[in-house]
Amino acid sequence: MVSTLRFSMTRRAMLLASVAIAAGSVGIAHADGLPPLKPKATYKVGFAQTESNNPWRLAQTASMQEEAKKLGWQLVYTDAAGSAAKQVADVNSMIAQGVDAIFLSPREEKPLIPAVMAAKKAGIPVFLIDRNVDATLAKPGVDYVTFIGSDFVLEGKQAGEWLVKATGGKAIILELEGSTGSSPANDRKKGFDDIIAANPGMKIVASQTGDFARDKGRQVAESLLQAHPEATVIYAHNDEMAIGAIAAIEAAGKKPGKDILIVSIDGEKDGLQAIIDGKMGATVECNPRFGPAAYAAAIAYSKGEKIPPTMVNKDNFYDMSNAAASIATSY
Ligand code: GZL
Repeated sequence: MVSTLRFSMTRRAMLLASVAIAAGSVGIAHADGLPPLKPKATYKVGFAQTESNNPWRLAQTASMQEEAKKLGWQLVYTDAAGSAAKQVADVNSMIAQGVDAIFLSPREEKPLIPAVMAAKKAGIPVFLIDRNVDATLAKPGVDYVTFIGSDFVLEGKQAGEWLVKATGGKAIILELEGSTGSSPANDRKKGFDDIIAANPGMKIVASQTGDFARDKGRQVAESLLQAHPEATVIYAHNDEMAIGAIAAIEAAGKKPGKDILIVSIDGEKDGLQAIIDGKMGATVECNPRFGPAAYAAAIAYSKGEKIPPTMVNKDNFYDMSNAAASIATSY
């Protein structure tokens, strides 16, 4: 019995090996069922963008387009105009077009799961860039290749730590949240709120979404300032909303940077200018230039290299000490 078992095991091992070698010519077979990306001179890839409503998103799109052009790859680009449902449809259209790989910035953590699974089922590898999906519903290295982006919890933490120092641990805070359900909004909130909770002299008295948009941020800041005239700080999940809040503070006859301190995230040009002008205290960079890292990950994957489940971008930190020196290379 043992000998028979050993013999059949050997045959099975040989069969598996031959499948793996065969797969090698069409891309590395992945035991965990991840679709391969076969080695080719150039690719036809999809980039499903969430929207183009601010400089961060425009810079990300430009980077993906410029790098694809440099590589001679064909890029199928879609813009979901802020609709997760349209972004799902956009990914499905890329699947129908038979792209070799899909780069996706999921607008929100849950609605894009079906699109990620549909691509996997169709044998098309997905690389999540910038935003993530709900980790309890889809796994890197199993359902998609990897997540490339910033550590949003750390960004929120850095903003909170700066604020503790800048206020001596005393602040009444209004929080402007990013797009509801998005991983940057969820995680920037977690990182920041945990720091504030550890400082008894600091309190978040209101927290509301401004959808990462400048004018929505202004409107929400206006209403929160009216409801909380005692506020001394505004924490915005991105510079666009911070700049909207500056307009709201000035419309209320107050001085941004004096009466109300502002801390934010992204590091866009207008945000750095607001720091230079003394209207904003600090911003944590969130680098939007994904093209090189995204396509390098795909090429490494096609060669069968081990791709880590997450690839974290390095973010700088900008305040009055370095904003002027950094604005020229900002976006
Ligand atoms: C963060 C990115 C966010 C930016 C916003 O990676 O998803 O979306 O912080 C953008 O400016 O709208």
